[in-house]
Amino acid sequence: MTAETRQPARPEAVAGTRPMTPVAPAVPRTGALRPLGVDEVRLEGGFWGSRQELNRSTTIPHAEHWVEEMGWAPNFDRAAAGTLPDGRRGTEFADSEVYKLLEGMAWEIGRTGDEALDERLRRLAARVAAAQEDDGYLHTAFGRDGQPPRWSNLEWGHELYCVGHLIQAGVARLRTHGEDQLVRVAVAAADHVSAEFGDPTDTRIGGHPEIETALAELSRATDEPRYLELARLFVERRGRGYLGEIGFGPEYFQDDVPVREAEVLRGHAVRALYLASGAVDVGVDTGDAELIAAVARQMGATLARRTYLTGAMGSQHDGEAFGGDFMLPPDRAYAESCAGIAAVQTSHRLLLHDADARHADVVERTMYNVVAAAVGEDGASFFYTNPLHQRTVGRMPAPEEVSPRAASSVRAPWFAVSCCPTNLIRTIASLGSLLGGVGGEDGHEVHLHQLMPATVRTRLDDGETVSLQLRTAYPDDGRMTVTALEAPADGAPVRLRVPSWATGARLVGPDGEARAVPAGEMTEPMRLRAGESMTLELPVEPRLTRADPRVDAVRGQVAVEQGPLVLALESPDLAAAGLADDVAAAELLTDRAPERRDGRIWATVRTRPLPEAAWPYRSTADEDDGAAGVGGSGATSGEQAEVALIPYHAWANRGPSTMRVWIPEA
Ligand code: FUB
Ligand code: ZN
Repeated sequence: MTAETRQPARPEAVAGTRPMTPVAPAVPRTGALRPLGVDEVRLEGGFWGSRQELNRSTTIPHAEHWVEEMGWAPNFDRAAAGTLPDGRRGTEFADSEVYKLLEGMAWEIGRTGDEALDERLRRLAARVAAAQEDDGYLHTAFGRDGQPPRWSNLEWGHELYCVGHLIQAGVARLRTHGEDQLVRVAVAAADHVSAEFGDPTDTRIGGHPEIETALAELSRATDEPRYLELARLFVERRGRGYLGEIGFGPEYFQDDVPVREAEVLRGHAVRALYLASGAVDVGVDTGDAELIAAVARQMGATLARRTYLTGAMGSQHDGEAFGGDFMLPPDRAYAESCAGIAAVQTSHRLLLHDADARHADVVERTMYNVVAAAVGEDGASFFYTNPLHQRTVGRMPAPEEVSPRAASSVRAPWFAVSCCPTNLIRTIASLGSLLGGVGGEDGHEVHLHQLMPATVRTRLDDGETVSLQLRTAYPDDGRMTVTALEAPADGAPVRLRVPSWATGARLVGPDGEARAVPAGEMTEPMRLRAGESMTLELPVEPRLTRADPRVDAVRGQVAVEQGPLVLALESPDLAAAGLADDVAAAELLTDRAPERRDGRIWATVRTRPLPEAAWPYRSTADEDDGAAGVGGSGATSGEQAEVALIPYHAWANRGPSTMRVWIPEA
C-alpha cells in the first residue's frame, strides 16, 4: 500500500466543524482540544514506543491465532456458509473480539503502513463481510433457524454491543485508509440498527453500552447526523427501567438512574464507563452541557471514592462491578483491564472537552498501572483482573491453555471470555493520540499531556505546521526536552502537563531560565521558535503514599510510587534479599525513605515469622506483653533488609509469585 492510497475516502465528508480531522479514535466536533492523530505522532522507543512495537510484532499475530483457534473468526465462515448454528463457538459477544482485533490492526496500519498486516486485515474483513445479511444485520449468534430471534435478548444478547465494536473498527479503517469493504460493512450495520431502533418512541436499549460512543464517532467520521441522534436516544433511554429484570438488578447495566441524574458510576464497570464515554460524545456534539457535566460529576465522585491507586476501577468480582464508596480491597480487586481502558476513553474525552490537565493524570496513571500491567513482557500473555495484592502463588498455564477467566498470579495466553486482550491491542496501537492535542486559545496551542520520546508533526488551526521533537527517558527520568523543528515565525505556543503528584516541578524555557510550575495544571503557553527548546523537570524520586482512612482495607499500610508508577513488592525480590519470600510477612520501615540506586528503588522491609495458629486472633493484652501479632515474636523482632521494589506493571513476569502494593507499615 502506498502513501497515496492511504487517504480518507471522503475527506470532505469527515471535516465536521474542525479545520482538520485527526486520524484518531475520538474526534469530537467541538471542544477545547482536538487530539493528535496517530499519523501525527511517531513514538521513538521509550516505554510506550517499545510497547507499541511489541503489540505490532507479537500481540496482534497472537490474537489472530487465537480468534481462529477459539473458532470466533470461523463463526463468520459458518454464517456465510449457512451452516449455523451448528458449530458456533464462544460467547454471544465473541464476534466483538474479531472486530476489536480488526480495529487494532487498522490503527496499526494507519501508524506504520504495514502492507502485510493490511493484507491480513482485508482477508479477515472479507470473512466478516460474507456473513452480513442483505439488510445489514450482522451477528453470528442470533436470527437463524435454531438460534434465538434477532433482538430477542437485549439484556444479555450483546447484539448492539457487537455492532458498536464493528462500527469502531470501521471508523478506524475509514480514518486510516478510506472507504473499503470493512467500512461499508460497518456503515450497513449502523444503518440497519438505525432503521430498527431509530424511532423516537422506541424504548429499547442494549444491556451492554458501547453502541453509543461508536455511533457518535461514526457520525463524526461520515458527517451523518442520524447516527448521532440514535446515540443520543440510546443515552437518554437508559436509566428508566426499560431493560428486563435481571438478578444483578438494573444498576448492573446502568438502567437504574438516567445518565444526566446519576451521581457516581456504578454497576458493571466496563458498561458504566463505555456509557460515560458515549454520553460525553453525545453531550459534546449536541452542545448538551448538562450531560457533559453529569459525566464529569460521576467521574469525579468515582475517582474520589471508587478507584484504586493504580487507576483501576471495579472492586467486585460479583457482577464485575464497582463496589460502594471506599470499598477497595486490594486482594479482591476485580479491576478488569477493559475497565481501565474504558476509564482512559472517558477521561480522554473529558480532556478534549475542557483541556483540564487532571483528566490526563487519570489517563497516565491508568495507562502505566493497568494497561501496561495487563500485557506481559512477552506480549502474549494477559491479565483480565488486576488485583493489587496476590496472596497465593499460582501455576504457569500451558502455552495453549485457555484460562477460564479472571484472577491468577500469572498472565494467561488467552481467555474463554477474551474481551481484554483485543481491547489492549486497539488501545496500544492508537495510543499516540493520547500524547496531546491542539487547541487552547484560538486553536493555536499545542498541549502535550504525556511524556514520551516522539516526533510530533501537526498543524495549528490557521494551517501553520508545527513539528516538535520530544526527548525523554520518562518515567525513569523526570526530564523531557521539547525542541521545535518547525514552527511559525513568532514561535509555536506549547503547554506541558505537570502531573498532580509532581510538586516541585520546574520548566526551563528557551531563555535558559528555570521557573517553578504548579502540579496538576498545564504550564503557561511558551513560544518555541524553530531550533528552540524547553525542558520540563519532574521529580520522580520515590514517594510514600497513604490512603484515605475510609479505605479500610489498606489502613495502616503504605504504598510507594515513583512518578506515574505504582510500585509493588514481589516475592522473588524478598527471597533475593534473604527474607521470607511470602509478602504477607513483610512490613515497610517508613522512617527510611525508599531510595533510587542503580536504576532500582530500594526500601527497607522487615519480615516476621507467621506460624500457623488454631485461631487467627489474640487478645490485645497479650500484645501488650510484648508478643506482637499471631506469631508472637515481639514488636521489634524479625529479619530486616533492603528490598528492590518493582513497577506494579512488571509483576508476574518472572513466573508465579505473590505480590502486594500496599505494605503494612512497621
Ligand atoms: O460483556 C462483554 C465483556 O465481557 C464485558 O465488558 C466484560 O466485563 C466481560 O464480561
Ligand atoms: Zn475485558
